[in-house]
Amino acid sequence: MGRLVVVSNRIADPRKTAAGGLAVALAEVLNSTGGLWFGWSGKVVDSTDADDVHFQQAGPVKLATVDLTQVDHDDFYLGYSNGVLWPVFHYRLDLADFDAGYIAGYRRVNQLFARKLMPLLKPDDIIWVHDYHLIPLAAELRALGCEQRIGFFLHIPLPPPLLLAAIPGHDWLIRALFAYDLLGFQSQGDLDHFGRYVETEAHAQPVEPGRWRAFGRTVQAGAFPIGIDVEEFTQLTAAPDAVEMYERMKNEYSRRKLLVGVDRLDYSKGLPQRMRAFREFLERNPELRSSATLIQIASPSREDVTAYTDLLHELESLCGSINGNFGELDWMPVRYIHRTVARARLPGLYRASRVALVTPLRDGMNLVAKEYLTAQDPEDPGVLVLSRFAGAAEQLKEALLVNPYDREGTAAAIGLALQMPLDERRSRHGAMMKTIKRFDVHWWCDTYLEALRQAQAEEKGTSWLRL
Ligand code: ADQ
Repeated sequence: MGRLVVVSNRIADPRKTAAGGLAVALAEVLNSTGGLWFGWSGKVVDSTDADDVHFQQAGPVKLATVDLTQVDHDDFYLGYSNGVLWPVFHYRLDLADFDAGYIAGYRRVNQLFARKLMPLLKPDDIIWVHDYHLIPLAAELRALGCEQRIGFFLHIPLPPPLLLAAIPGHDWLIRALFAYDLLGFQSQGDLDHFGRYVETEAHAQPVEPGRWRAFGRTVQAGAFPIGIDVEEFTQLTAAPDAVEMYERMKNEYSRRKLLVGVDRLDYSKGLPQRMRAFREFLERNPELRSSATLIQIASPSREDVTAYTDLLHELESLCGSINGNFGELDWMPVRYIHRTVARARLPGLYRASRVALVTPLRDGMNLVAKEYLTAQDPEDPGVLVLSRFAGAAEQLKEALLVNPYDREGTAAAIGLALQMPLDERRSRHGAMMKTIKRFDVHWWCDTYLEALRQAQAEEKGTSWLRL
């Protein structure tokens, strides 16, 4: 097998526990091939210093990073990736800022990545590019003569064709996807959107299921729902940090059932809607009021984007008013914590919570749902309330599925979850754990890479490119 080269906007040192399941899983494959992981260093520097590639050895894995200049960071990262693609791909046209300058910066950084990566490549490398920051990377690499096999995985949702078509330059963006040999999406729904887009907007010909021809190229695409490292997370649950967290929470809340939400503070996660649904639940169930506490962890994220500061204020004021209206001297209904919880402690918090509220308005997958279930005691498991608009809902059908826009419906599901009898909790949990174990992160990695290796070789040359 050729060497694996992973490219993503941010990279993680896979030897550190904070890195998370995805980094650990990628590292495992990278380790076995002596692979290379290439991405942005996270540093913004003066333009004169921005040209170097920094190397670091993490066991058998080589990490290579480049810095970005302030203007590249603003246009590529804040402007186009997180100001255009993130909102539109999460169905939020209203939040997209289509400033024309951003797309040039997006292309410039993708060209920089291609230019810096190209000399590091070996002829039989297999290249796996991750996420919306790097859609045109394969096309830029091909323009420099790269003929290696290149795959792409989109971690976030792909919206329906008419939403995609609202992006100025959407045709350029989707055309760039045809430079890959394999496209991976999180769900069947996303894959359907891709098929419909390319057939209606790009007049692509379906060659066979999951294969389309357009712009003189054929591309293969499939749904590869990402999973977690179940074994690693189970070990983390039994380790001292998580056990200590579990015991502390159990003692502190011995008279109450806990509900938990763990998210990045992002408008796609539906946090204000979740708070309003919880308030509705408290209003409608006075008898259950002081028996339930919601702990909401919202880790800081992209705070230099305006939509995020607005969200921060909205959430703070909602939590304040719920506590003001319903709190008692010895009970606050919501504990809102605007901080990241150490990964090693998270399983303890999950296990101590009777209910998890995972109610994004849109989410590519949502790994918190899978982590929460994995951390449960199978003999006395908690209940997952899951948005039907998370990619995870295609797999976790035994969750209490809700429409997060429906406040009353979500409030009713919270009530059901808190009162669900043990045998029903067990059977739902058991069924979902079967799926989570079968489609874990190793399955995801192996299945994707096997499909990339099998993807039919494409015609050489770049005459079709015209990006
Ligand atoms: P994210 O939007 O970051 O990821 P998610 O899958 O929920 O969303 O979480 C990723 C990881 O971050 C999980 O391991 C989780 O435990 C951790 N995490 C989230 N909030 C945290 C907090 N407050 N404190 C500590 N840890 C926290 C994107 C897509 C998702 C997709 C993933 C992976 O948006 O839809 O599931 O990539 O493909």
